[in-house]
Amino acid sequence: MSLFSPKRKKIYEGKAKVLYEGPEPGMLIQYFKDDISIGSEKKETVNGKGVLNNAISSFLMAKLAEIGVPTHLIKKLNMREQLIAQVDMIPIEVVVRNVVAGSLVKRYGLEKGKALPRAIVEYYLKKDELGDPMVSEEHITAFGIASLPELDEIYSLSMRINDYLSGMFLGMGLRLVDFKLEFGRQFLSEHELRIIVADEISPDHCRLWDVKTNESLDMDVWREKQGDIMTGYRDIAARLGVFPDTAGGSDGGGDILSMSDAAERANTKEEAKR
Ligand code: AIR
Ligand code: ASP
Repeated sequence: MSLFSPKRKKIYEGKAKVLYEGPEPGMLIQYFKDDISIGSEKKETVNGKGVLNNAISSFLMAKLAEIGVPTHLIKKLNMREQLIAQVDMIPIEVVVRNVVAGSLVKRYGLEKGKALPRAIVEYYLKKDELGDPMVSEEHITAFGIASLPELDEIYSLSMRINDYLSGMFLGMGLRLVDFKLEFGRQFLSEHELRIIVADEISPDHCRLWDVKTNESLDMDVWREKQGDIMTGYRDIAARLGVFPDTAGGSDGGGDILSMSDAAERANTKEEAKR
């Protein structure tokens, strides 16, 4: 099957992304939508968000690969799509926290903005209808969601990712307050598998604050109705140096971001030829 078949098969549609059949077995195409939501409620469309998340997530995953953290990213194909490795997703959301915010404030009454004495790793079951309940290692292993060795690997990868990304963002004047990761099992052969980072690492799933002003540049801007979410996302992309075409603009990249699917597919075709 051609990568660009207009009738390529949709494998899965999530809230913010769509997965299509890839050009070869073991590969998928991950498409970033503009949809934004909290759990299963408050759904909106933010023009151009998917383009920025694709750029940011591709960049961050490529950086992780450089330090030896395996991810599902094979390559960024175009504005909204990545070629990724197909994995068996582990239905757990892994949250790493460095600073008190969000549900840590709500659940434990802690003061927002306080740096934690050590990073905390939490696990949540991916089940929207139950509001993604928090689970312990014991739940995860007893329910047969992942084995203890797999959880150990997930924990150590999460800590490494946190150390690396925290340092990288700090160098750009951003504080990585917390973030969410998802992992999958990649089969290397019939009997050999490894745990790799999947899904996306983007401001939809991170809290990033400006070091000097403590201003949020992430999805909280939308969650808390603080203003235009794209301003922060563009700022993050600009600091990472991944999206110069729209980084300076105030119009969200206008025409590039509303590029039609057909044009995008043509674009993919061009890029793939190189
Ligand atoms: N997160 C968790 N589930 C979905 C998302 N996006 C991310 C949030 C935040 C971190 O996990 O974006 O960066 C912790 O979220 P909370 O709400 O538990 O404080
Ligand atoms: N990114 C997920 C999706 O595409 C949503 C989530 O992380 O909650 O459905």
